[in-house]
Amino acid sequence: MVNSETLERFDQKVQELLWSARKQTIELMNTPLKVDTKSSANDLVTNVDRQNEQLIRKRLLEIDPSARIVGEEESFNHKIDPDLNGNVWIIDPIDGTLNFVKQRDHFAIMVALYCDGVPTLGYIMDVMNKRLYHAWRGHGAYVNKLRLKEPANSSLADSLIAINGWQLIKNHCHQQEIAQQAAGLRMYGSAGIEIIHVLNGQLGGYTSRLKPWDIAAGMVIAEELGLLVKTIDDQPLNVLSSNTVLVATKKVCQDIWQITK
Ligand code: 2AM
Ligand code: CA
Ligand code: CA
Ligand code: CA
Repeated sequence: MVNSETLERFDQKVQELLWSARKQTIELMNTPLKVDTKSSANDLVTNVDRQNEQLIRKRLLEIDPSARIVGEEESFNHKIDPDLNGNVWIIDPIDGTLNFVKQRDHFAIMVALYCDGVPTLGYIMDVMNKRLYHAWRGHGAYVNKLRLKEPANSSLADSLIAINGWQLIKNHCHQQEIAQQAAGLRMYGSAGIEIIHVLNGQLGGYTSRLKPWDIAAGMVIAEELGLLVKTIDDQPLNVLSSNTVLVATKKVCQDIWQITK
Protein backbone atom coordinates (compact mmCIF):
# COMPACT_ATOMS: atom_id res chain seq x y z
CA MET A 1 0.00 0.00 0.00
CA VAL A 2 1.22 3.51 -0.82
CA ASN A 3 -0.07 6.26 1.47
CA SER A 4 -1.59 9.47 0.12
CA GLU A 5 1.37 11.66 1.22
CA THR A 6 3.67 9.52 -0.90
CA LEU A 7 1.25 9.61 -3.85
CA GLU A 8 1.00 13.40 -3.56
CA ARG A 9 4.81 13.62 -3.74
CA PHE A 10 4.92 11.18 -6.67
CA ASP A 11 2.22 13.17 -8.49
CA GLN A 12 4.06 16.47 -8.18
CA LYS A 13 7.42 14.97 -9.22
CA VAL A 14 5.97 13.02 -12.15
CA GLN A 15 4.21 16.13 -13.49
CA GLU A 16 7.59 17.93 -13.41
CA LEU A 17 9.15 14.91 -15.13
CA LEU A 18 6.60 15.01 -17.98
CA TRP A 19 7.39 18.69 -18.60
CA SER A 20 11.14 17.82 -18.67
CA ALA A 21 10.48 15.00 -21.15
CA ARG A 22 8.48 17.44 -23.31
CA LYS A 23 11.38 19.91 -23.27
CA GLN A 24 13.85 17.19 -24.25
CA THR A 25 11.52 16.04 -27.07
CA ILE A 26 11.16 19.55 -28.53
CA GLU A 27 14.95 20.09 -28.38
CA LEU A 28 15.70 16.74 -30.06
CA MET A 29 13.02 17.32 -32.72
CA ASN A 30 15.14 20.16 -34.06
CA THR A 31 18.14 17.86 -34.62
CA PRO A 32 18.29 15.06 -37.26
CA LEU A 33 16.31 12.02 -36.05
CA LYS A 34 17.80 8.55 -36.06
CA VAL A 35 14.96 6.26 -37.18
CA ASP A 36 15.06 2.43 -37.01
CA THR A 37 12.40 -0.19 -37.78
CA LYS A 38 11.27 -2.88 -35.32
CA SER A 39 8.77 -5.63 -36.29
CA SER A 40 7.80 -4.09 -39.67
CA ALA A 41 8.49 -1.13 -41.98
CA ASN A 42 5.84 1.03 -40.25
CA ASP A 43 6.80 0.00 -36.70
CA LEU A 44 9.42 2.66 -35.94
CA VAL A 45 11.66 3.70 -33.09
CA THR A 46 13.72 6.90 -32.99
CA ASN A 47 16.55 8.19 -30.83
CA VAL A 48 13.90 10.37 -29.11
CA ASP A 49 11.82 7.33 -28.06
CA ARG A 50 14.99 5.81 -26.57
CA GLN A 51 16.28 8.99 -24.91
CA ASN A 52 12.85 9.83 -23.44
CA GLU A 53 12.53 6.33 -21.99
CA GLN A 54 16.00 6.61 -20.45
CA LEU A 55 15.23 10.02 -18.92
CA ILE A 56 11.86 8.91 -17.53
CA ARG A 57 13.25 5.64 -16.16
CA LYS A 58 16.16 7.39 -14.42
CA ARG A 59 13.90 10.03 -12.85
CA LEU A 60 11.26 7.48 -11.76
CA LEU A 61 13.93 5.48 -9.94
CA GLU A 62 14.96 8.66 -8.08
CA ILE A 63 11.31 9.32 -7.16
CA ASP A 64 10.45 5.69 -6.25
CA PRO A 65 13.63 3.61 -5.81
CA SER A 66 11.77 0.31 -5.32
CA ALA A 67 9.71 0.77 -8.51
CA ARG A 68 9.29 -1.87 -11.15
CA ILE A 69 9.37 -0.04 -14.50
CA VAL A 70 7.92 -1.38 -17.75
CA GLY A 71 8.84 0.76 -20.78
CA GLU A 72 7.97 0.05 -24.41
CA GLU A 73 11.45 0.23 -25.89
CA GLU A 74 13.16 -1.76 -23.17
CA SER A 75 10.37 -4.38 -23.18
CA PHE A 76 10.53 -4.81 -26.97
CA ASN A 77 11.32 -8.49 -27.70
CA HIS A 78 10.85 -9.52 -24.04
CA LYS A 79 7.93 -11.32 -22.47
CA ILE A 80 6.33 -9.10 -19.82
CA ASP A 81 5.73 -10.65 -16.41
CA PRO A 82 1.97 -10.02 -15.82
CA ASP A 83 2.43 -9.83 -12.01
CA LEU A 84 0.96 -6.51 -10.81
CA ASN A 85 2.05 -6.71 -7.16
CA GLY A 86 3.72 -3.61 -5.73
CA ASN A 87 4.34 -0.35 -7.60
CA VAL A 88 4.48 -0.86 -11.36
CA TRP A 89 5.28 2.18 -13.52
CA ILE A 90 4.45 1.90 -17.23
CA ILE A 91 6.07 4.21 -19.82
CA ASP A 92 5.35 5.03 -23.46
CA PRO A 93 8.20 7.45 -24.30
CA ILE A 94 6.65 8.54 -27.63
CA ASP A 95 3.14 7.34 -28.45
CA GLY A 96 2.45 7.77 -32.16
CA THR A 97 6.05 7.41 -33.36
CA LEU A 98 4.91 7.29 -37.01
CA ASN A 99 3.12 10.64 -36.54
CA PHE A 100 6.19 12.00 -34.76
CA VAL A 101 8.43 11.04 -37.71
CA LYS A 102 6.04 11.94 -40.57
CA GLN A 103 4.11 14.89 -39.11
CA ARG A 104 6.08 16.24 -36.14
CA ASP A 105 2.64 16.47 -34.50
CA HIS A 106 -0.12 14.30 -32.96
CA PHE A 107 2.01 12.28 -30.54
CA ALA A 108 2.16 11.94 -26.76
CA ILE A 109 4.38 10.91 -23.86
CA MET A 110 2.65 8.67 -21.31
CA VAL A 111 3.40 7.44 -17.79
CA ALA A 112 1.22 5.52 -15.33
CA LEU A 113 1.50 4.01 -11.87
CA TYR A 114 -0.39 0.84 -10.87
CA CYS A 115 -0.30 0.03 -7.14
CA ASP A 116 -1.02 -3.68 -6.55
CA GLY A 117 -2.93 -3.65 -9.84
CA VAL A 118 -5.01 -0.56 -9.05
CA PRO A 119 -4.76 2.17 -11.76
CA THR A 120 -3.52 5.03 -9.51
CA LEU A 121 -1.67 7.80 -11.38
CA GLY A 122 -1.92 8.58 -15.11
CA TYR A 123 -0.23 11.19 -17.35
CA ILE A 124 -0.65 11.89 -21.08
CA MET A 125 1.47 14.79 -22.40
CA ASP A 126 0.13 16.17 -25.70
CA VAL A 127 3.52 17.57 -26.67
CA MET A 128 2.66 19.99 -29.50
CA ASN A 129 -0.44 21.40 -27.77
CA LYS A 130 1.51 21.80 -24.50
CA ARG A 131 -1.22 20.04 -22.52
CA LEU A 132 -0.66 17.56 -19.70
CA TYR A 133 -3.73 15.39 -19.02
CA HIS A 134 -3.39 13.76 -15.62
CA ALA A 135 -5.33 12.04 -12.87
CA TRP A 136 -4.82 10.60 -9.43
CA ARG A 137 -7.49 8.00 -8.70
CA GLY A 138 -10.13 9.53 -6.43
CA HIS A 139 -8.64 13.04 -6.71
CA GLY A 140 -9.98 14.21 -10.09
CA ALA A 141 -8.71 14.49 -13.65
CA TYR A 142 -7.06 17.63 -15.01
CA VAL A 143 -5.64 19.19 -18.15
CA ASN A 144 -2.74 21.34 -16.94
CA LYS A 145 -4.33 22.97 -13.85
CA LEU A 146 -7.92 22.88 -15.14
CA ARG A 147 -10.28 20.19 -13.81
CA LEU A 148 -11.89 18.05 -16.51
CA LYS A 149 -15.65 17.47 -16.43
CA GLU A 150 -17.24 14.07 -16.89
CA PRO A 151 -18.13 13.74 -20.60
CA ALA A 152 -21.80 13.30 -21.57
CA ASN A 153 -22.97 9.68 -21.70
CA SER A 154 -23.68 9.66 -25.46
CA SER A 155 -24.75 6.60 -27.47
CA LEU A 156 -22.87 5.06 -30.43
CA ALA A 157 -25.38 6.45 -32.96
CA ASP A 158 -24.80 9.90 -31.49
CA SER A 159 -20.97 9.72 -31.27
CA LEU A 160 -17.85 10.07 -33.33
CA ILE A 161 -15.58 7.12 -32.63
CA ALA A 162 -11.91 6.29 -33.36
CA ILE A 163 -10.59 2.92 -34.53
CA ASN A 164 -7.06 1.87 -35.48
CA GLY A 165 -6.83 2.04 -39.30
CA TRP A 166 -5.04 -1.25 -40.00
CA GLN A 167 -7.34 -3.19 -37.71
CA LEU A 168 -10.45 -1.60 -39.30
CA ILE A 169 -9.24 -2.68 -42.77
CA LYS A 170 -8.99 -6.24 -41.47
CA ASN A 171 -12.37 -5.96 -39.67
CA HIS A 172 -10.76 -7.02 -36.38
CA CYS A 173 -13.47 -7.74 -33.74
CA HIS A 174 -16.43 -6.48 -35.87
CA GLN A 175 -14.91 -3.00 -36.12
CA GLN A 176 -16.51 -2.25 -39.50
CA GLU A 177 -20.00 -2.87 -38.09
CA ILE A 178 -19.16 -0.69 -35.09
CA ALA A 179 -18.02 2.13 -37.42
CA GLN A 180 -21.18 1.83 -39.52
CA GLN A 181 -23.39 2.31 -36.44
CA ALA A 182 -21.52 5.42 -35.23
CA ALA A 183 -22.27 9.02 -36.21
CA GLY A 184 -18.79 9.14 -37.76
CA LEU A 185 -15.29 7.69 -37.73
CA ARG A 186 -11.97 9.41 -36.93
CA MET A 187 -8.34 8.16 -36.88
CA TYR A 188 -5.50 10.06 -35.25
CA GLY A 189 -2.70 7.42 -35.18
CA SER A 190 -1.78 7.77 -31.50
CA ALA A 191 -3.63 5.89 -28.78
CA GLY A 192 -2.84 8.69 -26.32
CA ILE A 193 -4.20 11.43 -28.58
CA GLU A 194 -7.30 9.34 -29.37
CA ILE A 195 -7.96 8.75 -25.68
CA ILE A 196 -7.59 12.50 -25.03
CA HIS A 197 -10.47 13.09 -27.46
CA VAL A 198 -12.61 10.62 -25.48
CA LEU A 199 -11.66 12.38 -22.20
CA ASN A 200 -12.73 15.72 -23.72
CA GLY A 201 -16.05 14.29 -24.96
CA GLN A 202 -15.06 14.92 -28.60
CA LEU A 203 -15.23 11.16 -29.29
CA GLY A 204 -17.72 8.74 -27.69
CA GLY A 205 -15.17 5.92 -27.81
CA TYR A 206 -11.92 4.47 -29.09
CA THR A 207 -11.07 0.86 -29.83
CA SER A 208 -7.78 -0.78 -30.81
CA ARG A 209 -5.62 -3.78 -29.99
CA LEU A 210 -3.14 -2.22 -27.56
CA LYS A 211 -0.02 -3.01 -25.58
CA PRO A 212 0.29 -2.12 -21.86
CA TRP A 213 2.05 1.24 -22.44
CA ASP A 214 -0.63 2.34 -24.97
CA ILE A 215 -3.49 2.15 -22.44
CA ALA A 216 -2.00 2.31 -18.91
CA ALA A 217 -2.15 6.11 -18.44
CA GLY A 218 -5.41 6.57 -20.34
CA MET A 219 -7.12 3.99 -18.16
CA VAL A 220 -6.45 5.95 -14.96
CA ILE A 221 -7.71 9.25 -16.40
CA ALA A 222 -10.72 7.75 -18.24
CA GLU A 223 -11.96 5.84 -15.17
CA GLU A 224 -11.62 8.98 -13.05
CA LEU A 225 -14.03 10.67 -15.50
CA GLY A 226 -16.66 7.91 -15.29
CA LEU A 227 -15.70 6.39 -18.66
CA LEU A 228 -15.35 2.61 -19.01
CA VAL A 229 -12.10 0.88 -20.00
CA LYS A 230 -12.71 -2.81 -20.82
CA THR A 231 -11.99 -5.26 -23.60
CA ILE A 232 -14.14 -4.97 -26.72
CA ASP A 233 -16.14 -8.02 -25.57
CA ASP A 234 -16.73 -6.75 -22.01
CA GLN A 235 -13.92 -8.44 -20.09
CA PRO A 236 -11.75 -6.70 -17.46
CA LEU A 237 -8.24 -5.70 -18.62
CA ASN A 238 -4.98 -6.95 -17.24
CA VAL A 239 -2.95 -3.87 -18.07
CA LEU A 240 0.27 -5.88 -18.51
CA SER A 241 -1.26 -8.03 -21.30
CA SER A 242 -2.18 -7.10 -24.89
CA ASN A 243 -5.92 -6.53 -25.25
CA THR A 244 -8.40 -5.22 -27.79
CA VAL A 245 -9.37 -2.27 -25.64
CA LEU A 246 -12.52 -0.17 -25.60
CA VAL A 247 -12.38 3.27 -23.91
CA ALA A 248 -15.84 4.78 -24.15
CA THR A 249 -18.93 6.20 -22.50
CA LYS A 250 -21.16 3.68 -20.75
CA LYS A 251 -23.78 3.92 -23.52
CA VAL A 252 -21.23 3.45 -26.31
CA CYS A 253 -19.90 0.36 -24.49
CA GLN A 254 -23.41 -1.13 -24.20
CA ASP A 255 -24.05 -0.46 -27.91
CA ILE A 256 -20.71 -2.01 -28.95
CA TRP A 257 -21.12 -5.08 -26.71
CA GLN A 258 -24.44 -5.77 -28.51
CA ILE A 259 -22.33 -6.15 -31.66
CA THR A 260 -19.35 -8.06 -30.26
CA LYS A 261 -21.00 -10.50 -27.80
P1 2AM B 1 3.42 3.68 -30.72
O1 2AM B 1 3.53 4.78 -31.68
O2 2AM B 1 3.86 4.01 -29.33
O3 2AM B 1 4.04 2.39 -31.20
C1 2AM B 1 -1.09 3.71 -33.87
O4 2AM B 1 -2.37 3.44 -34.38
C2 2AM B 1 -1.16 3.56 -32.37
O5 2AM B 1 -1.08 2.17 -32.05
C3 2AM B 1 -0.06 4.24 -31.65
O6 2AM B 1 -0.53 4.63 -30.39
C4 2AM B 1 0.99 3.13 -31.56
O7 2AM B 1 1.87 3.35 -30.48
C5 2AM B 1 0.12 1.94 -31.29
N1 2AM B 1 0.69 0.65 -31.69
C6 2AM B 1 0.63 -0.47 -30.92
N2 2AM B 1 1.25 -1.49 -31.52
C7 2AM B 1 1.72 -1.03 -32.70
C8 2AM B 1 2.47 -1.63 -33.80
N3 2AM B 1 2.84 -2.91 -33.79
N4 2AM B 1 2.81 -0.85 -34.86
C9 2AM B 1 2.45 0.45 -34.87
N5 2AM B 1 1.73 1.05 -33.89
C10 2AM B 1 1.37 0.32 -32.81
CA1 CA C 1 6.18 1.70 -30.98
CA1 CA D 1 2.09 3.57 -27.94
CA1 CA E 1 5.79 4.32 -28.22
